[in-house]
Amino acid sequence: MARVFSGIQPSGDVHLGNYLGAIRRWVEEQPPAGSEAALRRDAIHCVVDLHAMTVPYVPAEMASRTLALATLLMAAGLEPDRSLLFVQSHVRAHAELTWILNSVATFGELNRMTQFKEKSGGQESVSAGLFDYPVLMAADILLYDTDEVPVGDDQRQHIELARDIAIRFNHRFGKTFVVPKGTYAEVAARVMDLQNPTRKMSKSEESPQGTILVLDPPKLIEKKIKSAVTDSGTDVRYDPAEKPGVSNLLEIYAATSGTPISKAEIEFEGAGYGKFKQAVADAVIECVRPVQERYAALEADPGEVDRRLLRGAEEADAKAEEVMARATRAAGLLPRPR
Ligand code: ATP
Ligand code: LTN
Repeated sequence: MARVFSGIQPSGDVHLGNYLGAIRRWVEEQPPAGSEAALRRDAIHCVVDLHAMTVPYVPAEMASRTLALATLLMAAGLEPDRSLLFVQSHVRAHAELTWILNSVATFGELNRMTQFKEKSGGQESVSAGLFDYPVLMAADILLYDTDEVPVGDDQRQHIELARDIAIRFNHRFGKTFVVPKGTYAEVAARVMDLQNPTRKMSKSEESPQGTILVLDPPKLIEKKIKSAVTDSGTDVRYDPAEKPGVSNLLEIYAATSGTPISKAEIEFEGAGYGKFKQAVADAVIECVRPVQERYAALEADPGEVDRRLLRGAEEADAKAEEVMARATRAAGLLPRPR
């Protein structure tokens, strides 16, 4: 099996885009318990709190958000004997390798990142960390000899950059890093905002009505889907350019019900938007129900999450130290005398 690594920011509440585009795939792709791959810890998942610091945030909320996100990932089905789960800031090597890679990444390539342009646009003060965000992400990935990075479509450019950095480092200093590749969902790789279906559903944009949270109560999910923006027509047809709202709901329906989009179009032919939206709401509610139930159980036993994160940090630390030693040696730094 390929070594898989992925990360998610504790920057807000987990929404349906995060779940369908990323988390659910992480869960599905875990190796079976007891297998060689599981023992090697070939599935690694990280709550990337250092990334979440690159934009303004409330310090008093960071720790609880981090813990809540780890709890949600466990509730979604990342199991202790099948994957490694840890918090980025618990493993020092992430920040250290970032510094080394900062001398390999160029200003020009970071300046071309569209996420930086989007997140920095219109801000009064933009942190250097936000600019450097993709290098920290490259460090996350390269520290674990990662082969594959399952992410949503919005991360393509960052993954390409991580590849370029690995290739350049290897070329300049000798073979050190595995060159990773991104893997993307087939449906729902980019879930759009329900109120503004030309913009991706996002944790940090203020759009409560347009964002379905995985932990939203069923009634609220139903309400949000029923008030989703569609168009003045009546046909349920997949056409992202002409009908972005309906197409987004079709993607969500397909991903949560398991019905292919083409079949769904037939299923809802002549049904009208009201009936269609009800079916989408029902499918979403069923899809998140088990996660909500397990979340409630884990919340009642925070010790379990703590133990998992402690073990995760120790295991990740050991792996990262090996790669770090390789990287500092290759880059020519003096090894610390022992
Ligand atoms: P932010 O809005 O703060 O940038 P985010 O909602 O994009 O946050 P991240 O923590 O950056 O969430 O991403 C976690 C994972 O979810 C990533 O793999 C990302 O590609 C994926 N993802 C995020 N938004 C969507 C979306 N709308 N559709 C599909 N996948 C998504
Ligand atoms: N930038 C990513 C989150 C992230 C990540 C990673 C994803 C940080 N480090 C390493 C995969 C691998 C995002 O999803 N917005």
